[in-house]
Amino acid sequence: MYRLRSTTVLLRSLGVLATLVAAAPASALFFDGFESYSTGLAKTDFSSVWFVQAGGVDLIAQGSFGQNCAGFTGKCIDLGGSFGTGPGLFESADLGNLQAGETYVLTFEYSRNSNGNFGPEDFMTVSVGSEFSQLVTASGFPPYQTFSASFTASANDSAPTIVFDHLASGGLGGDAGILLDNVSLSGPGIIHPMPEAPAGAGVLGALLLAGIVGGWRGGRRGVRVRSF
Ligand SMILES: [Ca+2]
Repeated sequence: MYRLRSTTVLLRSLGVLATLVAAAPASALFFDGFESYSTGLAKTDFSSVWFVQAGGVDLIAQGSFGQNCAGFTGKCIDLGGSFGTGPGLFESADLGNLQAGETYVLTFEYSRNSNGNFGPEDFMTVSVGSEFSQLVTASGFPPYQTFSASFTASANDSAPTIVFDHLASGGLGGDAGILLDNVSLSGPGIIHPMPEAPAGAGVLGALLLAGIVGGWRGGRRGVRVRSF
């Protein structure tokens, strides 16, 4: 009898978990808070998850150079350039696939390096593959703001990347600009294991992530295996 009750409780628990998973919002396909990399100026090694395609970027720690990262902790990116490199063109690795007709959500947190002083504003464009592009302006020296935009893929994009293209400020450029942290792309499907588990994802997120990584490693679910 005890075993039967235990089995019943287990099945009910699994049923609740299945309901939670079914009701979960679109899962995070990609998340990076830049915590896994070592800090550095004019940094180029991001473990093949990100690539500096032009100019330079810095990976700084909370408090260094008098700057803050999101949540006043950890590490973050200064996209504005480094020691005369010019502003950075910062591109993720190939995320795998965007599916036509599906909706995706891009979020990130951004602020502005107060050591810049090259103009009242800094600008960058952010894009996801050929399906999304938007100009982002950071004025003054605000605390971190959250950027969030959704888009519906109009066509399959088999090799999308996330690109942050920092524009020269005030026509001068510089070595300090928009600060970037906690980049996330959410949507349906499974694309690639993430550099980091999303902050605050909790147990459900961990289970989803375990499923994602397990599926990727095993080549199940028809996911293409890509190497960063
Ligand atoms: Ca961070």
